[in-house]
Amino acid sequence: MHVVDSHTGGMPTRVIVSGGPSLCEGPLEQQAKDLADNHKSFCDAVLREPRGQPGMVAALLVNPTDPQCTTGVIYFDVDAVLGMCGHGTIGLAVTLADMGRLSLGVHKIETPVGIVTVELHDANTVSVTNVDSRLVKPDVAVKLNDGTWVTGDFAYGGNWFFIAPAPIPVEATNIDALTDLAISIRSACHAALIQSPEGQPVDHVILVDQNNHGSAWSQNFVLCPDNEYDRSPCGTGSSALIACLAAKQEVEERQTVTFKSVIGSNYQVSYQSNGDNTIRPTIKGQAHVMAKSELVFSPSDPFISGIR
Ligand code: PYC
Repeated sequence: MHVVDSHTGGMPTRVIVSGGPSLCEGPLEQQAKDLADNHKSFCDAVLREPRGQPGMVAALLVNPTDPQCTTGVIYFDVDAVLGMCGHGTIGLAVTLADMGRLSLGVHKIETPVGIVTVELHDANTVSVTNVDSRLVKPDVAVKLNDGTWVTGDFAYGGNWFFIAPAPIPVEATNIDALTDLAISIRSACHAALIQSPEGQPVDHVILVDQNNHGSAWSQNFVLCPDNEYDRSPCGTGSSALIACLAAKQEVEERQTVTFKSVIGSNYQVSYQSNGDNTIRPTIKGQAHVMAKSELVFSPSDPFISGIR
């Protein structure tokens, strides 16, 4: 299996160039379900140690169903198949450019939740115009196991987010405490059945810190489904957050704001209104290719499916 690894603001993406499973025919949403339901050991083998690394998201290239798209892609982390992945899309564009498969300019990419547009500005810099994003429900209060209450917004940006103010500074020294808090918030959301009209539960949690971040709007901690924190500012999370800020009229259409990740990498984020309760966000960030490898899966390897 041939893979190309990149990182987007520190967050790794592994593009599977060849050797992935063949999925069912049909829309990417169905192919993503097939991957989640029937190919768990493949996902584990690619992302778990020793071949993978904590936090890594994989991008499985598939044929697009829409001929206007350069490629189709299904993203997954070690715990879930994702609807969309912003840092992964920036990493994918830079990887395809590195392989000579994507030129500078604008291209469409098909994901299970819709078509996104990428603009490759140079070898490392990409803008992603994401799927329509929205504030689903503001000011939702959930009770944590320790009896305390947290109030936040339930929002969509290609994945499903609960977004709350951070009670402690979002900085690298607090990653363990922020992770524990975000996991307990997500459990409380699940217990309270916070979900989309179609029954999608909260899969990511964002803790927003607006104190002392210079010209950045905020520094945000993002918990992913695999309980890892996003090293990047999270593309789908930034989309969900700017949808909330747009709905509350805190950020104007076409205004650019900077969101910083917990490790200090940043995205420039803006939006266009759709004239209804949704917006179309654009996220600009940078990725760098870091490895081009052939993964070997020997039948005698006791850790062929990774370390559980
Ligand atoms: O950038 O959208 C994102 C993302 C989702 C999970 C990890 N990164």
